[in-house]
Amino acid sequence: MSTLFGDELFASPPPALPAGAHHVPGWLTLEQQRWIVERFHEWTQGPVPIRAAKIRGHEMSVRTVCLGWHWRPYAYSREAVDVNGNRVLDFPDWMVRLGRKALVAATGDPHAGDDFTPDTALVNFYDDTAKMGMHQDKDEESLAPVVSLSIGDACRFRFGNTETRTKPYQDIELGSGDLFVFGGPSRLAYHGVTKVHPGTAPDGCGLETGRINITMRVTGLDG
Ligand SMILES: O=C(O)CCC(=O)C(=O)O
Repeated sequence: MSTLFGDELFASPPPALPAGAHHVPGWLTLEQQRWIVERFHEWTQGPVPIRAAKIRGHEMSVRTVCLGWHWRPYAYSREAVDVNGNRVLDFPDWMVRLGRKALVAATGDPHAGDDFTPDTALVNFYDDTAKMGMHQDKDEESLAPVVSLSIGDACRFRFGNTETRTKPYQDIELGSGDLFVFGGPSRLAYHGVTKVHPGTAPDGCGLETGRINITMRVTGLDG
């Protein structure tokens, strides 16, 4: 009896995510992950090198390189005025297509990606100890969904509510290849990364150590 009906059969399912939030584990294949990691190494070479943004004078533990628009706290510009003044790389067409497919996969709605044209991506690199505090993505003028892709070491991703940095929130393990989308009523939910799990990157994902996270967004800006 105890082996036939192991305790795992009675484990409670994870709580549902708030409306507008979706998690698709293992959405990217290992081959796709490796290809994106190769692009990541190209992006970090410039014209704007990867860097730790400063928030109120303190460097973030996460390092970021941007595509399309350069993000600095709390503004977007085409030139990386807080780094070297160079214009950031164009937003790649393949990533627009990937973002649209991601919305379809996350929502199950075949038209979910029809009007989605992301024009910026924040590409974050986390080493073993990097974290990201609870924050809202609200420097964009558009409320189009945020599409997030993870590669490499797994992490504990905290996804909360739109009112406060504190509870209620859920801790979700984001693994290599996972897709996470937050839009609609969850678009301005506070979220952050409280821990990276070193040594959990799967063989073949292209990263030996650390974690890459890409968030595609629509800035709603012109120019
Ligand atoms: O690394 C993650 O999964 C989240 C990244 C994030 O919150 C951000 O770039 O604003």
